[in-house]
Amino acid sequence: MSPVIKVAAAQVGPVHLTSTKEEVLERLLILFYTAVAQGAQIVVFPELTLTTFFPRHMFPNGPELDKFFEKGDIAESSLMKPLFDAAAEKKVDFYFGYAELTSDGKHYNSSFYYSAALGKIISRYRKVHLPGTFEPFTKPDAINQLEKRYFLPGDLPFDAFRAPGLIKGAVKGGQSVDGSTIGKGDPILGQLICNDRRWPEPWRVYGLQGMELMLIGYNTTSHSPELWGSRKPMTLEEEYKEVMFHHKLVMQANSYGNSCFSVCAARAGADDGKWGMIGGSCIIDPQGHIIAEANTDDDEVVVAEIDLEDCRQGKEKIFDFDRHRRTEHYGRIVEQTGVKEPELLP
Ligand code: CDT
Repeated sequence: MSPVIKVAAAQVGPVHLTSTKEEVLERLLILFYTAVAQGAQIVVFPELTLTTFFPRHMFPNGPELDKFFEKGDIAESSLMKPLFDAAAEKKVDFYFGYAELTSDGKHYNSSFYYSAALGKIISRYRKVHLPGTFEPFTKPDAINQLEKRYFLPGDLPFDAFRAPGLIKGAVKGGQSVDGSTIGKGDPILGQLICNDRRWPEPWRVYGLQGMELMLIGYNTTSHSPELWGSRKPMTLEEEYKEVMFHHKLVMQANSYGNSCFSVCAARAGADDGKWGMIGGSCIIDPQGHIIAEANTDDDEVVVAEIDLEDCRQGKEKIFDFDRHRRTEHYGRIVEQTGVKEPELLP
């Protein structure tokens, strides 16, 4: 068995307030078929793939806001049918981020993983870490990120899952094998959405399930002093570089610390010609190296072949959790949310 698979990030460039979901879907199909032509077996699409990044705008609750959401089960969506059909026909899996409005009226920033081998969605996720504010900033030209207003925090666990049909000869449950089955089964995947990637906790929860490949979609604004914090004055170009630096830093560090590959796909570029968002879609290996990355802030496919055997080095040596973790010292991670500093000195 050779656990080698080809993965792709389908970066999506500007999507405007006036763009229709049908127009976006046509672009997604082009990206999908481009990835397929390069042999991709998994295609990762961005966060909130179908629309402009609407949380930067203030909308009243109701139809004006809900038009950005997919209502009910996205597996039944007529809009999405061409993409599900393409995936089924080409036998290619995909990760997809979208705004979810449940049939009982709850709003989430969600993603799913579609398995072509099983012909259905096999894993669903709802973004846990919602950045930004509930109320818009009072400064008129501030750039908002109203995710706390528009979405509930995700209520689904960080459950890793195995995706079938990607690796020939993967060991199945109940099959008798000589020695350990670790690293010999179908690939173990995890999914996160955008801001989640900056927090080591979800990566580690997935890492503790042996996750070998993390999939992430994102929309990351390159200019928002109110949200990123007051820093030394920077040009727009310097800000872009800094935001890109932190994006790659967390992707590389968390892939290394959990000995996994990761694929992340951006909604990039200037929506409506003015709201800049970074590109930087990339594929990272378990030693933290970027092995493929986007060169533009536009529609672009990034592809790489990955050998999941490369996860074994970290998982069995420096990050062998079983031998080296010291959970007796990690209590604060789950017992405490905010910072509690030591008492002041007398
Ligand atoms: N979409 C999303 O989560 N974006 C955030 C921006 C943080 S606030 C500027 C991110 O972490 O990339």
